[in-house]
Amino acid sequence: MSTAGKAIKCKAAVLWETHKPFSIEEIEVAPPKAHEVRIKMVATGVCRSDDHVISGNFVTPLPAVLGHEGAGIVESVGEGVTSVKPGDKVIPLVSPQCGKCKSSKQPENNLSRKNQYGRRSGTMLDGTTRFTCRGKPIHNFLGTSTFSQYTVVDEIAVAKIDGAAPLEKVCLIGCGFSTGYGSAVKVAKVTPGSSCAVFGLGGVGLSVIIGCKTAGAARIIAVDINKDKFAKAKELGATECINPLDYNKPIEEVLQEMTDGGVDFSFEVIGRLDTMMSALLSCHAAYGVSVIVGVPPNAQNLSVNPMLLLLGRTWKGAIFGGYKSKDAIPKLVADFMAKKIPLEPLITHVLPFENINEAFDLLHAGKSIRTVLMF
Ligand code: CND
Ligand code: ZN
Repeated sequence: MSTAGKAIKCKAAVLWETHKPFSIEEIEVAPPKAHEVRIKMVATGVCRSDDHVISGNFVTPLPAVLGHEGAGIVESVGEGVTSVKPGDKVIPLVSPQCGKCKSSKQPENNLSRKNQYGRRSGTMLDGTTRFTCRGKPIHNFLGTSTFSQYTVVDEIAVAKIDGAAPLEKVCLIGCGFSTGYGSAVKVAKVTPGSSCAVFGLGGVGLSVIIGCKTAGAARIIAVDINKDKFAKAKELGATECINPLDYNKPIEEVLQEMTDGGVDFSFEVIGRLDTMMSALLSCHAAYGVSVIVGVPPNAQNLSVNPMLLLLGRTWKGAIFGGYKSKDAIPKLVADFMAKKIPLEPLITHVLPFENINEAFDLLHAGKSIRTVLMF
């Protein structure tokens, strides 16, 4: 029996408040309105940005259904939807591509005016939510909310992908892989023969390493306080691995000494102010490029001596690897299908969706790279 046009009752992981585990609840998912798409989720990765909400570092309205790195199959579409149809395999877009606003039209920019990073309304574009639980409206998260058996997204926040793609793997293209890889090849534009330093070896940082290697970097220095991450970093292209805890001087000094004044490209892929500063200082004062990928703690600032930039350094950042999502995701999936990019090494655990709290325990313990939850 078709579910189109009807509310669907299903399971979702609801975060009622910060610093608490998820609660698996029965929720009601309303049908998609005009220009919206309802998706049956098949798989979702767990990213540190979801955890930043739990810890209060990333503020978004609660209660909410989190999750932003998923893949699924279109169940039904609202009026006027033309880019996807029921049965299509899709990836929800954490950074939507409206194609109409000033920044969407700018060729090098990927941040649509309709993005959720600035607004953080926790709603669909029309200001309402499609989730209800125990009679209460539940917010969505970054326009995606993949920690639910069914979700509803705006049409500008979904991309159709190859019908043969394995959703339990390509879900990583929904955030972690693309964010890291794009930060290297598209945002920093790493050059052949260059030197790179990557701070933080989670799923996103390791994807930066894959990007640096693809771009032909000669030295890729991986930095992490968890040495258990080093073997995988080397497998994916790191040429050296260093642990700041092994030195009695700042890690930026170590990197400057290792590279005769600093690396060409550095990446902060942790989400801490001190490591953002270390990454900046570890790139060359005259021509280094440092990219902020990690999401900084809410409402905290860095104080910076402008001399650090006056000599020629570039400091930049980007959401979702700078990619225009609706255009880029089908191509990245095609690259995965053509075996041009690896995703399997990033997936260390696969769990049933109901075990979501275990996936976050593994992340906190530094034991997982990516856990994929299966519905
Ligand atoms: P994950 O937590 O898996 O990895 C972070 C790594 O940093 C771990 O290996 C830690 O051991 C390491 N680490 C922690 N503290 C330090 C330290 N002081 N010095 C060195 N290493 C340290 O995180 P992830 O890979 O899922 O995400 C990384 C960041 O990227 C995080 O802040 C997340 O919110 C952000 C992000 C950004 C975007 C974007 O669009 N820009 C998208 N998704 C995630
Ligand atoms: Zn993410």
